Amino acid sequence: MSSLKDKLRTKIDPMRERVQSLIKEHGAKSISEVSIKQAYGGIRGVKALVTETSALDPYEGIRFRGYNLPQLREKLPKAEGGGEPLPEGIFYLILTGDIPTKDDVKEITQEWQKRGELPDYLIEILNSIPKDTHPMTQFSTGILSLQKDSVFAKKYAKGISKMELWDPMYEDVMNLLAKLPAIAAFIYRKIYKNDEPIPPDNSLDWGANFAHMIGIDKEEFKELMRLYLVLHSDHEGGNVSAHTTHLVGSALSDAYYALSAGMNGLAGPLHGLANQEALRWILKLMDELGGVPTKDQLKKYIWDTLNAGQVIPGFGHAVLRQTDPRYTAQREFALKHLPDDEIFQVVNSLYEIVPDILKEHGKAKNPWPNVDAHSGTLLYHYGVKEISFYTVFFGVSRAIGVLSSLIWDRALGLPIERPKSVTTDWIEEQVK
Ligand code: CMX
Repeated sequence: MSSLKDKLRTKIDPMRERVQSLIKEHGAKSISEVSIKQAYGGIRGVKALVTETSALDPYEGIRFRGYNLPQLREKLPKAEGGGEPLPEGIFYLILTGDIPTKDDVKEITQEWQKRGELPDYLIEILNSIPKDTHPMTQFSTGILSLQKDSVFAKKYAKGISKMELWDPMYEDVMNLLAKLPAIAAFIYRKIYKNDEPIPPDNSLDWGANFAHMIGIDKEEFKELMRLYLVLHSDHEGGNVSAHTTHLVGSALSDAYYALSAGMNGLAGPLHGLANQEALRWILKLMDELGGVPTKDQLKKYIWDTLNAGQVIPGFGHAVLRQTDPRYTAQREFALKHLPDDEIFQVVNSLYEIVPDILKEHGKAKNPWPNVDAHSGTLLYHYGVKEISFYTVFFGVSRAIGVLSSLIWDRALGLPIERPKSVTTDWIEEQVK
């Protein structure tokens, strides 16, 4: 039995009691109302989901179990000689609510190394997918293909108490997280590097090993991977990838079904695909304007994009009303490691120019940059120039948060999710 699982077990009963007493004593109290505008408007702002792992404040940004990003970058264990937090640490924190020790994190690294090998049948499936299929489709297919090995599905089929379901879910989650970097790297090497996969190096932590299997062993890129995998891991429960994973899991579909579905949501251009779109847009403008543009050239380009009815990718957010702290963390990384990079210079200028233009344009409620405005620049700098692959990096990281929530969903015995829908006829009747 792992000490992580033991620790989790000790957290579950007190949490169940808290939730049960809230429902018993205050279950009828209202925490949100829904206007007609919200019902037609993407349910924005309606508080109807409970997610323990992280909470998003419009002005302060994300807090993971109460800790903001600067605190986490300071408090979470780092690799030997490294300056960025290890993703294993954010997994431990998100799952248990406690900051891990170095030993806690080491145990997770070792556990994921043990479980990380890809089965032959998965390799065959991945190899049979046409190379020009979008990497996110291949990633989602890879995840779903592993479903036949779900411990959760097997235990469920045999018969298991509802209150014990979190245990096989934990096993599926650990198996999946262990394999995701290898699946992603396999797809990357298959599509872009002549079908030449790189075997894992089990002397490395999860993020560094991912960088290694991608084919970039530079220490700075390993640091970037660790930071990247922490930053994208969780963004409370209402975003499309988190909400989808939770919803599918609520039908007691296992982690493979649920995560694959969540990844399909992440693949949308208004969500995770925005990271590829943001860099694609920047490279296109640099190509058309002949390198690093002047501010006047940029202003015109931004207006041309808006006037063509398109969004400025990487700007705006459904909840945030400030610069995304995940953007700021990546900006700090760029200022430290690649201040002279030409694309970073453009990203810098966009940061100065776009918000004022979006304010003048008058539509976006949040004119500030989000996480996706910056991430591509960093990946590109270190040699990952295949933009269509960027959302897969996001997916590997997002799995940490949404899968941790899935364990908690089963630990709390949450029911199948089934909100009520209404028709426009019904709404018209109400307002008469
Ligand atoms: N550029 C131009 N217009 C924008 C805009 C942007 N970056 N952001 C919002 N708008 C527009 C919307 O398209 C909408 O226009 P319509 O009224 O014509 O439909 C209007 O402003 C109001 O939108 P909003 O309430 O501010 O934003 P939403 O909550 O509806 O959508 C988001 C949020 C992120 C989808 C939107 O800001 C956007 O499309 N941004 C660009 C894509 C992007 O960066 N996505 C990544 C988000 C992070 C993530 O989830 O991964």
